[in-house]
Amino acid sequence: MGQGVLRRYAEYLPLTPRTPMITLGEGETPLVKSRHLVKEVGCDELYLKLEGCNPTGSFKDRGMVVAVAKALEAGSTSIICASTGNTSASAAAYAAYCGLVAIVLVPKGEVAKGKLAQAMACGARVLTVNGNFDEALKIVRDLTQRHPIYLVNSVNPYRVEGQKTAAFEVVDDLGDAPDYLCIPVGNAGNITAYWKGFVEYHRAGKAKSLPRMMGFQAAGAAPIVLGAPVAKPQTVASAIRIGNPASWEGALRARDESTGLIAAVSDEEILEAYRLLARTEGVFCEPASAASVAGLLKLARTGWTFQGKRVVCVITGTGLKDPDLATQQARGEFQEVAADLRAVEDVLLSLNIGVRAG
Ligand code: AN7
Repeated sequence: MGQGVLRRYAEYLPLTPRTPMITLGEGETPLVKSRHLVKEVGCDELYLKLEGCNPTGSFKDRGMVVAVAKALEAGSTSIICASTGNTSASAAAYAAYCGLVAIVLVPKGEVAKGKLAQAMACGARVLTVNGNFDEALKIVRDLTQRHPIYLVNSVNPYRVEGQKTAAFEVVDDLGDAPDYLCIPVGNAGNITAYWKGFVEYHRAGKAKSLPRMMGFQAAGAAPIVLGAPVAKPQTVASAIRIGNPASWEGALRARDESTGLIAAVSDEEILEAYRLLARTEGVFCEPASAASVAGLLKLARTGWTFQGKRVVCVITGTGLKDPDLATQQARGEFQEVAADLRAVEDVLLSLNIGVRAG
């Protein structure tokens, strides 16, 4: 049984004796060794940190468990967030588990189906806002100034505290920090959290080195790369369709202190990585998650050398979140067949897998 993020990393978290040690089994996610993409990148070892294996299917659960525990500790009875989908799914689940009311604001028509389904199933009050994520976040920030509703977006520092535990796990698994950590960047809470985690573990003597932080934004939603907010962010990766990241400063600090970079990847590059991950590694993730691998591949193809290096890509969410995109990307790759042995044999004949005409 997983002990959960609060128990496992208690000594690194801002807990008190009154913090309830809740868990839905978040954390302890697999670090899977790449067998194919590693060759394409030309590095020594490539690992995929499968954050889609968290209870609600994304990394958000690490931070949410800490934020919700602190909400309970403070005596709050309701929590609220703006979200491109995963934060709302996570908030809804932990609220249900803890008997809290969850209110989630999501940009209308821009959230992947699986995420909306999760939030509704867990009983959240789902408000679809006629605007984008940045506008929704502004509203909930203002709201929580005026009303006793607990804010669980990553501007809440407890979210970042919880999310930093993913960096601890990477070091615990590898015995040290990797040379490079590749990660998608949306609101920039996660890159901020990973860097905090690596730095704290390094200070505690748990890691000998620090990684270079390589953040990737979608080209149509790349305010940090451009150096200015994007009013109408656009990308197929709806999770990172964010034009004015709340943790902008944290992302710059992670980039600069680690001598890393934050770069943009196109939707085509994201979708290529999305398909490659599924077809060559068996890792079915959501498009935003593929941005980390898309960025790494892009660097490798444009002259960066990763020879002798150990690289980790954070795969932030599961592909089941966005079934529409998955089926659209795989168009034509199933075929109907009669419920008949010969009919199936006929189909297999054409596949060149050793089935012969009888
Ligand atoms: C799968 O759920 O912002 O840079 O509201 O769902 O920490 O924002 C989601 C972000 C990457 C970007 N991958 O992380 C939300 C939300 C996935 C995500 C990100 C998100 P941040």
